[in-house]
Amino acid sequence: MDNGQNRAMEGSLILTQGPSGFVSLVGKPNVGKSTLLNSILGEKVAIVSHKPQTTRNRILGVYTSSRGQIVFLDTPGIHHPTHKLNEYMVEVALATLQEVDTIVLITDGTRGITQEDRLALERVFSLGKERPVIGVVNKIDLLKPGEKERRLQELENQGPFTRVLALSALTGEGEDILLDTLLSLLPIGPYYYPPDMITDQPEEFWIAEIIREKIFLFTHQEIPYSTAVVVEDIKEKEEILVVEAIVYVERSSQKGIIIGHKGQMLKKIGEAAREEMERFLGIKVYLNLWVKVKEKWRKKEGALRELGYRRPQKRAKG
Ligand SMILES: Nc1nc2c(ncn2[C@@H]2O[C@H](COP(=O)(O)OP(=O)(O)OP(=O)(O)O)[C@@H](O)[C@H]2O)c(=O)[nH]1
Ligand SMILES: [Mg+2]
Repeated sequence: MDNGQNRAMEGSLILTQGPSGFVSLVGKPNVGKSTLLNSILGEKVAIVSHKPQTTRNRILGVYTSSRGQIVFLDTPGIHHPTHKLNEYMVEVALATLQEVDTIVLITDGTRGITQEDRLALERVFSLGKERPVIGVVNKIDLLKPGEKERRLQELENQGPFTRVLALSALTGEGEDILLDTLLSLLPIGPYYYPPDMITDQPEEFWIAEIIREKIFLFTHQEIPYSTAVVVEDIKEKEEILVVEAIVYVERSSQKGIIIGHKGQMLKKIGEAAREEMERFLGIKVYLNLWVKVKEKWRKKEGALRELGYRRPQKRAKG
């Protein structure tokens, strides 16, 4: 390695030091944290849905430009947990507050400050103390004239923010100001990741997440929340990616719903997931989906670990 010195690669000079550091994207569920990460990176690194509590893990996304490197940590929405899976999710989100250089606290501009926002704000200012906190009013594309200013003022009144700003993660409006602000706050130092790296997620995890996203899209009530997806095997055979994945539910009645009448629901989920994988991976995909019951897995520590929900490690920085 180059100890953070500039290095020449394929004839062009690529900076490997400058403003660089870790930034956590936090807030209550459904405010647009994952949408914002994807929009900044120009890649779908995190799944997104119109339902709350979509993200369950810490998702790392690396933004590198000629001006610096920002390592974003997308997190599950902060909420009052009702069982072990939710406890795990909140723990993951809160752990990032003590690992990062700067915190971005996101709110939904169409809603105003709610009880759950207050919970997130309280945690951010107590656990993340001494770190700069940027407050974001998201979804400004949906706001009426004048509403943006009101929401910004309302957010600013909630705590000692370094700065508050408004943006739309859907249209990208205002994101450049967030990036400029973050780059101005981050310390100067060597980059943590190679400039061409976007995420550290293994392919199996990303594929399982895409399947879970389609379950969030097509199923209702408790079904998406009772579901976990594990990719068991990926093989490339004659330019086709063959994926074997298991959809876990908590009860046999849920298995029937996920499979649907004559298998229609599972087919719909599988087709949508496969099409997206093919588009992103640029290879033909054969997706084999199985549904299994793991009784009350959301309430059992051992089952959570088996399904890949492992307690956060102490430090994000390597
Ligand atoms: N109109 C509009 N919709 C947005 C914007 N940002 C996010 N959304 C929508 O808000 C919903 C939630 O987005 P996510 O990115 O999944 O939100 P999240 O904060 O990651 O949610 P959790 O993972 O559940 O905590 C989705 O339907 C997005 O399309 C925005 O700027 N404008
Ligand atoms: Mg999310």
